[in-house]
Amino acid sequence: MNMLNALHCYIDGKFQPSESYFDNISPINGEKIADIAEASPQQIDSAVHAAKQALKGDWGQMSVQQRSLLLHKVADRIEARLSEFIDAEIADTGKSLHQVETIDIPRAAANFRTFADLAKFHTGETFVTDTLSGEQALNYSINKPLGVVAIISPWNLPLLLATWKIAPALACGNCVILKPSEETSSTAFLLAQVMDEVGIPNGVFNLILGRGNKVGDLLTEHSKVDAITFTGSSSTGQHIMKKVASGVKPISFELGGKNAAIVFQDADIDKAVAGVARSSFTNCGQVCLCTERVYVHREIYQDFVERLVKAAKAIKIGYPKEPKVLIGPLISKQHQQKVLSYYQQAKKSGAKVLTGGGVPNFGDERDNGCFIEPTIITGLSDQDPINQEEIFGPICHVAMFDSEQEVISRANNTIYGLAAAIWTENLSRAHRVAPKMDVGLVWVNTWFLRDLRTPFGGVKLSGIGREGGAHSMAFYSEATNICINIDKSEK
Ligand code: 6OD
Repeated sequence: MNMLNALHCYIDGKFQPSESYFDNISPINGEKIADIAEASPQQIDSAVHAAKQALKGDWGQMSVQQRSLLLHKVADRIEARLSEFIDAEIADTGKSLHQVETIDIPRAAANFRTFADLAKFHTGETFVTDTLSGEQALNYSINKPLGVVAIISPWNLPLLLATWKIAPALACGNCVILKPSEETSSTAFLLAQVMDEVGIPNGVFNLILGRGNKVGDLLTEHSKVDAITFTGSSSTGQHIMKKVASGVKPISFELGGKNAAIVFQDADIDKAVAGVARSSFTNCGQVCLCTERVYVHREIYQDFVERLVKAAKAIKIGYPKEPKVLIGPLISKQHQQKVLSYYQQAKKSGAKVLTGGGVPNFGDERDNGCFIEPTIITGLSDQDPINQEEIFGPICHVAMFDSEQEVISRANNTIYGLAAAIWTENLSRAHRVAPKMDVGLVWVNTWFLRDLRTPFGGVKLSGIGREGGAHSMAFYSEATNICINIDKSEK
């Protein structure tokens, strides 16, 4: 495996040493794998100033076509260095090769291509306005960049989610400062190399490394940062919102979820079992879209639960590159302890554990890692904290329901509103139920099927705004209206 031994900040087109570094720890065996820079307040300040300056330089003068061409080169270069990106993502997260090569890294390249292309079609609006005096005015809007965008990205889909923001921000002509999670800085570091290699002008892309709130606060509170985009927990979103309130900066947040899957009596049960197993356990349950609450109609409940347990037991956990391994460890010891404490709490509250509930025993170095068992439980009320709080691990609670109305109201009974998955072969039911879900994303007979042009985001504590396609382009642009009065007569 290719190791990146020391990860540095990338500021104004240069990799810079920092005064202090912290350890990058492997979630597979708890061993140190690299040193990661802790950006100083001066480094953060110089990144923001470099970005501000770059807006006035070549980048600010570039045509949309030229920017688009450069972003395509970024995508090409990610693909040219595919195996390095794969190894770096695996080293930081321990996730399976299967996932990294089918989801994480290809999506990063797709993000750049999609927004590079969309930028060419990102136009303003025009209106011809009839005035009271019988004259006319022509209104047209132009899209300007917001300026310097701070991007704070999470550890669960590190490169995928960072580039989901970097690509549209750059496509719209902004300069960016990326602050990846301290758990997963490696692919962000490789991306900085790629930006350098393809000739993204100095200061347009800056990478600030460091730990959580400390570095994040300095960045988001900086008076010269013009907008903030964040994916992560709802509590961090609330924290950032308070910090930036006085600056009244545009924010885009994709936050937590407590997503429901609803399996109706008319579902294709094989597909539903496979789908719910995937939505509950992909990435070891560490996707904001993952299902943690499953509602199954009484008529098929017993059969469905037995099959879901069988599917969960068949999931192979292990080393990322071992054949047939689907899931790896959780991201860190701290997160493992958090998820385990939910497992224990569930047992104390009287949950029946149908499978899992603990830590697998490998009898080797992996016992020092952050592995955990896929877990299925039943028997808790909808109000139990296990059914209300986001756990972000490979666990789902299965409950029984009797009617459509009942299950809609139970599924919606949460402070979150990100995603829902509905399993039914009845077309009318699908169309009747989907719009009634209080979420930003509904999947029917599938889960996490993505088209990057569609609106993506949540309601309630799950976020603010939408990303994807025209929605991202709108967020990263400042629409400016120009109104021209047209005199009626020739003077
Ligand atoms: O697929 C995407 O574009 C996306 N934003 C996924 C988010 C997953 C959150 O963990």
